Amino acid sequence: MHAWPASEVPALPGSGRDLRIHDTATGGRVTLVPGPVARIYVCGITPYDATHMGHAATYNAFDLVQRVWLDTKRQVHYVQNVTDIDDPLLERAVANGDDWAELAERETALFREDMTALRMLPPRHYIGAVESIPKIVPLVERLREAGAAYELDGDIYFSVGSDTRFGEVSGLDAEAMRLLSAERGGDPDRPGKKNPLDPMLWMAARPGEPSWDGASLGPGRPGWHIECVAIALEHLGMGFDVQGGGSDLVFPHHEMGASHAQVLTGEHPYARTYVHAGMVALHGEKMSKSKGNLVFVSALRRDGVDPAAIRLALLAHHYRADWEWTDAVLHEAVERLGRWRAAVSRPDGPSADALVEEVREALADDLDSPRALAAIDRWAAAQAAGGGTDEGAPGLVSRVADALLGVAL
Ligand code: 5CA
Ligand code: ZN
Repeated sequence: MHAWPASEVPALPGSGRDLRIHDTATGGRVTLVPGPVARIYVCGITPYDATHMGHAATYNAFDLVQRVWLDTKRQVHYVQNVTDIDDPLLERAVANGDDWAELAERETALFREDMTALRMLPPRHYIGAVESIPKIVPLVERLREAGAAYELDGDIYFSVGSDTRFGEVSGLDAEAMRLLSAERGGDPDRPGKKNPLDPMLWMAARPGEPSWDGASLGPGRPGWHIECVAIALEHLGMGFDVQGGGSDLVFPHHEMGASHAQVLTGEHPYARTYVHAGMVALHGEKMSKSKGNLVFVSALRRDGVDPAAIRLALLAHHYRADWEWTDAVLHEAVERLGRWRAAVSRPDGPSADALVEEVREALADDLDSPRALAAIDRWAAAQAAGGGTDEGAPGLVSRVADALLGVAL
């Protein structure tokens, strides 16, 4: 699949700082020191509806991670998937009388437009589940040969008991895992499973549903977790720097992904850090396609909202916080954008040399974007108060906002 066009990232004077970030697996903060090529996998959308503010907030968090790395003069190798075949996509297609493949293609195209408008850096590899099937099948076969997978009425399950490290990503107990598994695509109550938590690797073809050649597995379609593992192992390999996604993916998705990969390769870790963004809510409930309480990026854009204001609305919240989307959040972002644009449109202003370091430090400190915004707010206020004759300052502030925050002034 093709990704979307990259917006240019201006270079800044001096050099950036290593990122100290909260790692779900250890429950603490780690200093990430990637090699010259930093490697990140971020779980992509299931394209049965448009990009909502929750998705955008999660992708914003991982865009910041990359901007911090680029500022340290590293290259970034970024991979993202598209879950273009899965139960919710098929269900929505049936409900709407739509063709599932057309629905997926249409929503993925809209997602690309939204990401471009928000100045999110594109992945180097943007890969669909369907196009990955030839990579997924051999992995499932290998797991079965290794005794880590078993068959149940034609479906193939992964045995969580085959991974001695199972549970290390989420740190949850069995009961909590069981509840989340039932909530998030698992089938803990299906009779005949070795462990209720065992996730499906390959689903045998169902009547009326699309299916693909699974070689020795028989015709069917891939499970969710093995999809991301196949794509990450193909394009990043083991031990990549960050596995990212929203906090709703901690369990089962990222736990199972780590287990699949660790059993497949005999190596540890799958990812060096597991980083999770908080959930965005609307009217007191997590924004979700299944509940339908959504604010779409594309709808705001159609209403004439500047994408830079949408981006500022996301940045005003710490990525790990759960927060609520309201009109006031957007209103405040629109006002801030106006103040910043007015401040950088003047021919000179207060020196911004210290500001570069303040924004760098805020982001290196577990992506503290609210603090980064506050630093630019202070510069804009000093500018409005008429202090300073540094001719390079307005341009430098524009470059900082663009390079580190993805905000075009
Ligand atoms: N295709 C899978 C991942 S492999 C999936 O979870 N798709 S999704 O469309 O449901 O979500 C895409 C990304 O947005 C995931 O990282 C998910 O954690 C995140 N996300 C979904 N809803 C929210 C929300 N309300 N707030 C923040 N992030 C969210
Ligand atoms: Zn995923």
